[in-house]
Amino acid sequence: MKKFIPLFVTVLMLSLFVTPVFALGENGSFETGTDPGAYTELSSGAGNIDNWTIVSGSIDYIGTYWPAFEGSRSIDMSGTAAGSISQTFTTVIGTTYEVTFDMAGNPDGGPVDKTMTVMATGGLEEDYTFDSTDSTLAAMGWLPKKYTFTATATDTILTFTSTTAGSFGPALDNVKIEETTIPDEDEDEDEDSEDEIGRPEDNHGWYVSTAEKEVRHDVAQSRAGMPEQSKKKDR
Ligand SMILES: [Ca+2]
Repeated sequence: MKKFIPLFVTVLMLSLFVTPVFALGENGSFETGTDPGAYTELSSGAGNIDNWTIVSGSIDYIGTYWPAFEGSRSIDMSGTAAGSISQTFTTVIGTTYEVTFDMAGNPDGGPVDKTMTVMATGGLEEDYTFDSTDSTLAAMGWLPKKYTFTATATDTILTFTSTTAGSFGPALDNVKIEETTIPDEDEDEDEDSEDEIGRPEDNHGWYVSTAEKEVRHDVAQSRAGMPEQSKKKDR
């Protein structure tokens, strides 16, 4: 039986270091697209920014006008009026995704509080506010923000919408979309191998690949023949 112990230890370590995070979406930093120069105002339908659709109103595609949070380009979500942009990406129904982005505000004019909403297909619309009191063109004061949703479709549309009227809107950069959990296969009644190795009901998002499950299944069978002391851990 001794030869099974190193295998068990190895598999346990593998399980602990698997990361459940995958990057999704494209051009979240707005770095690729038609060079905006200092800035370019874009109206709905303009295809200047790769992978992004301008859904309504207008935005300013910012180049050298102010420092981006990441890279050299960002967005003023209000061009001459409140604008809206979206991107569609593939999702897994039932899986939870975390969207992170950095927000600031055009300091050239009011209102002081720059506001926008974020919404994903099937998710809740959430409001975001940036206080631009201390912002200048040289020091925008970008702040990290987060939006979470659980996918209800295989294609999800993520939409950022300015709710700031006028030409001085919320600034947006560095959008990242990451998968945070894997659907709980314990819900699949046809598959009960998880129960055999005693995986807890809530696995805290640890991702277990099919290949690993097979190994762990073998280990579970091996452990059935292990000394009493080793089996104790499963209870
Ligand atoms: Ca950028």
